[in-house]
Amino acid sequence: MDRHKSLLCALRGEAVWPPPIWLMRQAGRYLPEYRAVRAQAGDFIALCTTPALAAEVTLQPVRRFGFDAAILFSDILMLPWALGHHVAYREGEGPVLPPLRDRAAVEALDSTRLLAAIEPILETVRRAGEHLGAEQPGAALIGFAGAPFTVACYMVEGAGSKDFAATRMMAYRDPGLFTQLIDRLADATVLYLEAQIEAGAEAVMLFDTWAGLLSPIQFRQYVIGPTCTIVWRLKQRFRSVPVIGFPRLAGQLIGEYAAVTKVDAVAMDTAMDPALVRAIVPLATALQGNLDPMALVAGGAALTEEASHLLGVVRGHPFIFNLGHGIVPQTPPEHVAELVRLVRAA
Ligand code: 1CP
Repeated sequence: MDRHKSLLCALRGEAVWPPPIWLMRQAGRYLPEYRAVRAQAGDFIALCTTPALAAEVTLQPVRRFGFDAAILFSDILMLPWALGHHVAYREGEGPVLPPLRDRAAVEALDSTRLLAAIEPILETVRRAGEHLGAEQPGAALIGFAGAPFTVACYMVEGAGSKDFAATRMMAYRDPGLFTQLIDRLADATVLYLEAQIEAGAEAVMLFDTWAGLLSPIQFRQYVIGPTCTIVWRLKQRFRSVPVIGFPRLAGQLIGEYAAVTKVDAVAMDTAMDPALVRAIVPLATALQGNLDPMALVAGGAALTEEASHLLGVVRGHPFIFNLGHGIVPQTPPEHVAELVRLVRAA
């Protein structure tokens, strides 16, 4: 099934060569065609909830660069938004939410409205899937969600942060409340990802951007625990749909994360040594990553050297070429085209 989609083959454990490539945040402000649609949509939530526009920006980078995957254009905070928690995106500031600090706020999260609220996002998945099938039949469609801990970070803090101190304090001072929040988010994430798969997502990714802020004890509790629940429940219904986990800055705990959660692939952050990760994750776990997004901005010899080194280290292992974190807005699109050429010539 889907033998012609190299991303799905790699996720099922095949050492496809040259490896499939896509980039985290591949739709975004570095692309002039994205900026044009973004201006047309007005605010960011309007863009995420207008299927014609969201499907269009999902496809733009695949059309321009011939990537092996498209990722649903949405945001990790559309889940709390769909649960009735207020979310706004301010220009240049990122997301702003009312800080969630008590039991009443956790209990107010309303999963009965989830499916109705995410309907425009599911329609985006359907449309993007149809267009991909017609225009780019070798590219797979990836659905995604934020992992519960990372989503909780933004909800408790009320905005982005370098250290998410209020969130981590809540986890220590009121573990009962924090666990209740994580459990609710994990339940909602299962419903959200199941609906994306039913709408046509062929693989799903869990973004745990802030996982590396936690102590090992809390990493097991709030990252590995809920990820296990989500993967297990998804596999009960969709045994063959692969799950990619991104426990950013997890360090050596990425081995335990991969073994215990049974994700099909781990996405490595920029600091990880793929040779080491290869040795500490189960043999069948595919690797994804992890070119430094700054090497892509730099281009030239630096880009060639970093990309070639990475390709040399992962050869022979199931691998998906990607960045170690999202592409940054100052990235020249020509450097992305050059990277795709380098990878395809590997
Ligand atoms: O002005 C704009 O156009 C908004 C910028 C933007 C974009 C393009 C935001 C706000 N979200 C997105 C899209 C997005 N976010 C995708 C789309 C698919 C893709 O092309 O990859 C995805 C997968 C995300 C995921 C996301 N959002 C994460 C996890 C991955 C990561 O980069 O760490 C996180 C942490 C967010 C929160 C968020 N949303 C937006 C911003 C600016 C941020 C980061 C805020 C911060 O710095 O803490």
